[in-house]
Order: sequence, then structure tokens, then C-alpha cells
Amino acid sequence: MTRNKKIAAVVLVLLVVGVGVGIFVANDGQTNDVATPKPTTKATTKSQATPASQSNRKETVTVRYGDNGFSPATVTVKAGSSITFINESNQSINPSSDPHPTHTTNPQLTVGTIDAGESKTITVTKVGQWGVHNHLNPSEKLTVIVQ
Ligand SMILES: [Cu+2]
Repeated sequence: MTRNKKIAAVVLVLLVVGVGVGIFVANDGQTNDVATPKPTTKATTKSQATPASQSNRKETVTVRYGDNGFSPATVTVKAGSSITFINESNQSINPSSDPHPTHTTNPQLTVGTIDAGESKTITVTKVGQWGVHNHLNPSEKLTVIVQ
């Protein structure tokens, strides 16, 4: 009797953990891609060997801000990727979503103030082409394309 109860408890725990993992994977499927690299590719050509999941890899791209504004002026990333803004100028910047001054189009791209010499990293998940400007000097533009 006691043993059966122990087995029942173990089964219950496994069920709860299993459901939890299922929810986690469902909420963040791309994490799964990164966590399970496929070591299977061997002698096939590259175009045939690349599974769809590899072209969906998250990445981190860097946007630098200097005397000529944002560089590069356009960045293209996969959804879920990170963008690091590095302020190499000697003044504060405030990269923000268009339109100025409401910043409502894609709030994920409203980075906030970055002081001179500092950097900040954001994560972008909303697919589309987005305009960003320096809120402290709105004529300075950046285009972010999330695929
Ligand atoms: Cu603005």
C-alpha cells in the first residue's frame, strides 16, 4: 500500500514537471532550437544540410552611435535576437521607436537614455520593419528589420 502511494507520488511529480516543461517549450520555442544543436550534418552540401531551425538562430548585433549618428543605418535580425547599442559619442543618446515624440509604433525599440561611453542591449521579437530615432536629436535615424 505504502509503496503504491510512493509510486503514485512519483508519477504525479513527473506529470507536473512534464506539463511545466511543455508550457515552457510552447512559450519559447526558439530557445529549444539553441539548446539542441544537431550534430548530424556530414558530407552533404551546405544548402542541403542546413535545417530550417539554423536559419532561425537568434543573434546579437551591435549598433554604434558616433559623430555620424547610428552605424550601420539599417540592421536586419531574426526575431528573438538582441541588439546592443554602444554610445561612442561624448553625449547622451536616447534611441526610441518612431514616431517622435510618442514612440508608439514598437515600444521594444525604445531603449532609453544611454550615457556617453555606455551601452544597452534590447531584445526584439516583433517581426517587421521599424523606424528608430535618437529622441534627443530626432533627425538621426536607424531602421531595424526583424524577420
Ligand atoms: Cu522621440
